[in-house]
Amino acid sequence: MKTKKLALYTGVAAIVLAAGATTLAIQANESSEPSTSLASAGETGPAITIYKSPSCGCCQGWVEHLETNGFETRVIDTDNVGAIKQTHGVPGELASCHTALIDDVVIEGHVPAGDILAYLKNPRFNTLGLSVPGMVQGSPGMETGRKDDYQVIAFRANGQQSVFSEHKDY
Ligand SMILES: [Cu+2]
Repeated sequence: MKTKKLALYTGVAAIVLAAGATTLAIQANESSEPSTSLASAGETGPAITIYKSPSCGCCQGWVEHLETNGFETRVIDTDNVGAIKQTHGVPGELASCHTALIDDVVIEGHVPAGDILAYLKNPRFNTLGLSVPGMVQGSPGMETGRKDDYQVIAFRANGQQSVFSEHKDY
């Protein structure tokens, strides 16, 4: 009986200590982190590797969009983005300028950070990745002043495609 009670007290003490540590960590974060997007919540976004042509300006614009949203970006300049698309199963009709990887999830083209985060929270079985085919004016990194409607397409290894999200009147 006595040892049981002691164990209980120890457990409670540990929880109180842990709670105290968490509070301290949050306070430390608040004072040192800049208050931008995900960073203010003390979260780090996903690490993403982007393959792009060295001369692609809109690709760079998209990279900056991801960074603004807390993603940890690694850019690899290549003159053969086509080979990367082929290796990772991007269907020809879904191709865009850059191709990116988050672990083995493929992100093709100007997919908004919010869609990527939503997908990563709830990945779909057998899905290779997401694409915004072509170069849609108004999509992240393609801020030209015009805002065309577009869809984010989820594609699977077996060739199936489905609409993941739609962006209209944004
Ligand atoms: Cu582009």
